[in-house]
Amino acid sequence: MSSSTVYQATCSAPVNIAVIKYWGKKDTTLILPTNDSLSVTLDQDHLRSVTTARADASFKSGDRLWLNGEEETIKAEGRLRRCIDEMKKLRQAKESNDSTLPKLSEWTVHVCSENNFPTAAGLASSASGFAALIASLAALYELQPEVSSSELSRIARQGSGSACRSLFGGYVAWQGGEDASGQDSLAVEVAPQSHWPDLQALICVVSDAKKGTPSTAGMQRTVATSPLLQHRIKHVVPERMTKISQAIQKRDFDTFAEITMADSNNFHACCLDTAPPIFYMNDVSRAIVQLVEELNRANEAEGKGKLAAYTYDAGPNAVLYAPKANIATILQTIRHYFPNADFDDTFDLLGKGVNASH
Ligand code: 2P0
Repeated sequence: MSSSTVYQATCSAPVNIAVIKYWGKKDTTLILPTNDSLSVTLDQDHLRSVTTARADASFKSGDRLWLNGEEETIKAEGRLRRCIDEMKKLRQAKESNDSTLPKLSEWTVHVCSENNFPTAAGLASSASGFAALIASLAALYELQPEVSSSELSRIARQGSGSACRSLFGGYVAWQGGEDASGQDSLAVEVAPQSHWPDLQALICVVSDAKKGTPSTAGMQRTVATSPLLQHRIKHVVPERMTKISQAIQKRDFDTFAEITMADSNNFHACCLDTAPPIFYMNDVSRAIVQLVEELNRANEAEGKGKLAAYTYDAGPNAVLYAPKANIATILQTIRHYFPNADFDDTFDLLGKGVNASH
């Protein structure tokens, strides 16, 4: 905070990669998912959004937002508008309890957000972006600790579903909820990063081209046309949520890997079951699947358990999870079979989720 008429806060938020995938909404305005999901939060040194929110009594022209240096329109009924309004409502409630507070809820806010990775790289920039927006407004309006991170996740969810999971570090579940108003649709911590620091993530950037079918449109086409998605929602995800949470608690990599890979494959099968079908993985993505499956088979034949788990989001890039000791072997093998592949370094998983110390 600087002078008496300018208030400013900066926060960063991480990317998360789901191991149980969110795909489908039962309410497209409130962003209520058709199933629960669970993710692992990545290290902010490599992938993060950094956002500064500034309230200034002299700002006159209405709330404004810049993303990577370009101004975005805040549409009247849009997601950005809803998120900013919800945060202002929380500030207003705080002000109504304490008349000495400046009425920041009535001031115009300017927001400036940047990613430290290419937005087009298909690496879940909307998740870290909306999480950083909510975190910076929460810091600007001094909402915490009275307002919990789960309560903030309920608002981040209305910006982009997967963003609710980026308010936490480590292992995070998005509980879809039953309530039609979305009150119980929020993220909770399953375990902090410190619980299982031996697990690492490796991202293989197969292509940094923008994806063909945006997630928001793609998932509703799946909801409207895929019988397999209905099976997934009712009979596949609930049991997997329980089992993978237990595997995380027990640091059981074999079970974690088995469920992660099965869920990625089930999600992409639902995409293929959509009319017309959606293809996110390409030939290189599939070759990496075969390579990891073969490495796991060979390792298991020696009685050593699985080497790695693969998972793919709405794009061709592979995210591999593995115990630290296996990373060198994985990198070496991938480099051998994909000598021209452009992939990033290894990532330690994140400890704290949102970070306000910039
Ligand atoms: C996930 N994905 O759980 C899944 C797996 C992609 C595949 O969340 O419409 O950008 O903004 O709520 O969060 C991508 O969807 O969609 C996504 P909206 P979002 O991470």
